[in-house]
Amino acid sequence: MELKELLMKVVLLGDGAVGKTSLIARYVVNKFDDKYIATIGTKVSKKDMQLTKPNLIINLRLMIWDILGQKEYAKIRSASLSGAQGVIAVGDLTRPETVQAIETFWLREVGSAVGKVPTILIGNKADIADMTSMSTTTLESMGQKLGCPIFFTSAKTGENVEAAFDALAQMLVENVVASRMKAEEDALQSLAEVVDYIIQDFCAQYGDLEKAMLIVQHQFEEAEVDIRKPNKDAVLQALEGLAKAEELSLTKTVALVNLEERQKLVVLAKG
Ligand code: G3D
Ligand code: MG
Repeated sequence: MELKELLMKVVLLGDGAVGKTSLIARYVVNKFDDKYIATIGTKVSKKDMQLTKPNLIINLRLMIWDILGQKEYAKIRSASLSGAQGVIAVGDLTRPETVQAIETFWLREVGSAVGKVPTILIGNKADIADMTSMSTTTLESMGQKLGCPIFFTSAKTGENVEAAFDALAQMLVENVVASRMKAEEDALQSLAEVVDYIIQDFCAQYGDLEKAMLIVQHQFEEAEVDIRKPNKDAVLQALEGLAKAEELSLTKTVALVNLEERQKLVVLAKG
């Protein structure tokens, strides 16, 4: 298991009064303040979460940026957008024009400021909206067209708020997991390098270098491994022989653990 600490910047965007600040308040402290004071400037909230992936635990700290919704404040906004790794674009389902603005205004601004980053679309105020209205279908087709997940939320009741933020967090982490897998792939060694490592490792664990080398030589001959041009099947067979020797010199368990690790290296080796 590997542990990874991640800090990621997420920005909420959308027209004024669509509910950005209320959504953050709901997600971060899980309460809705009806007497919320209008946002003046940029506020950053943080939310910690833990995500588990195969062989990987990720401690993720989201830095959630709440930006002024007034379209006039373009300079403050582009400064706040810089470095954003994820975007939540919000529209108010009771005001169709604010849903439209997600595509025609907000995501364009994101595109020119930070390029393509993981993005989700939110239709907020589901508690008072007519869910059969134009706004919902507009958002649905926008999501399909742009390839972004959509959520209908209510900052007032809390409906779907956590699901929306969590979905974005998963998207952010997927990028990290993908690049980690790529790094692992790049680290793959050629079969000759793997054989070199295994011989070295066997000798080190065996203790007596001279004797260890004799065993290696014997097992490699038995399995007909050509050291200059090894092939995987022959090497895998030689590993069985090395494991038998280790069962005697070390313990059965250690021999088995070594065998499995070496088999994996050989199977994964390039060439
Ligand atoms: P903004 O940050 O996008 O500008 P706010 O929006 O979070 O300040 O919310 C604007 C108004 O909408 C606020 O009302 C807030 O209470 C209300 N609101 C936000 N989300 C919801 C929701 O999901 N359902 C309902 N019914 N109202 C919501 P006031 O009256 O305080 O200005
Ligand atoms: Mg606000």
